[in-house]
Amino acid sequence: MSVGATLTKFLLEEQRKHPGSTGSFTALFSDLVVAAKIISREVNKAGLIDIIGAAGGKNIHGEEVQKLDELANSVIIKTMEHGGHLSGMASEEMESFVKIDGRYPKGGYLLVFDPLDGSSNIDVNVSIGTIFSVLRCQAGRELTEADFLRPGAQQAASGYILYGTSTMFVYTTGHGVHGFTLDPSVGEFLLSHEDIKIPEFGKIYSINEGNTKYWFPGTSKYIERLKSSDNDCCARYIGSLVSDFHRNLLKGGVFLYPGDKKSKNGKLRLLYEANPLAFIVEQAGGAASSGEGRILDIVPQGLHQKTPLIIGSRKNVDEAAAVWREV
Ligand code: AHM
Ligand code: MG
Repeated sequence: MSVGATLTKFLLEEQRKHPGSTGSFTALFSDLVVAAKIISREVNKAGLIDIIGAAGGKNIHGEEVQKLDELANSVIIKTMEHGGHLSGMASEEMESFVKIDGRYPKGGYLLVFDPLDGSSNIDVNVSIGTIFSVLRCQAGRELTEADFLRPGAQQAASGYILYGTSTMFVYTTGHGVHGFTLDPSVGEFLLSHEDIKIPEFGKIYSINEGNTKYWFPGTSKYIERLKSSDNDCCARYIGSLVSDFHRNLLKGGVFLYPGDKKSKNGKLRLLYEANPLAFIVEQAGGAASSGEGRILDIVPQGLHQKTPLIIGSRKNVDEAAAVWREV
């Protein structure tokens, strides 16, 4: 499809390729796009603290101001709950999952999301993002936590919205990865990156080197090896997973958040962060590993389970995982 097509048009074309499709999935995505536009607007206003008021305080109209991550969480829930496409949602911001209550019809999908990832960057005008994952479920049956605890390989779709120099919506439904850029003048996401492929190998590595003293020997050995190799590797770490991931997806490289002596499973969450991005990276020709195996094969034990993560270009990920195993 030609560059510049709207996300809605692109989704409809994709739907027509699957004749049995009910359109429910396309409608679910349309709701998600609305949530993305609202959050993008709010993120862009975040610098206007003096005018709109700081989180926890009141704005010039005397209204309570919500923290941006809580605001993003409620925007997604409110935008998605009434469409009739979902039976439930789970969010990094909430301890337990929510069921679609009796006011709205239930549907055959579950939405799992991190409403605003990169929380330490929210207040300092650095790119942040929303990450989402869509799972199928049996509509009409009582929803339990177990319905969410399925390996990432079973995701129906996943993606992220990056609030950067421009706002981008990147997703996969298992048929390649496509990226759309929000044109604020028309209020639409327009196709800008069709069928994204990550380079097989990249020079960029992204890891929080401030944690060096806590690393296990495998991580130290891998990073030392990178620095002393002839590849002229290049360190880039924003501290917002979506932003670091997106850059490496386009340019090639590897992002690592290892388990360490402080936290044996690292920091990142399997359901909200690792699985959705692992689905994207595999569809783009890359890889995602916990060091012990493929991220998408992990059977989750809990909604907020953490996992070590190596994600990016296939050759880089394979090498890092091999070094972790050697030590
Ligand atoms: P968050 O969900 O609280 O925002 O934490 C996740 C973020 C990721 O975006 C990022 O990759 C990571 O935390 C950075 O962590 P650190 O500051 O330990 O390097
Ligand atoms: Mg997060």
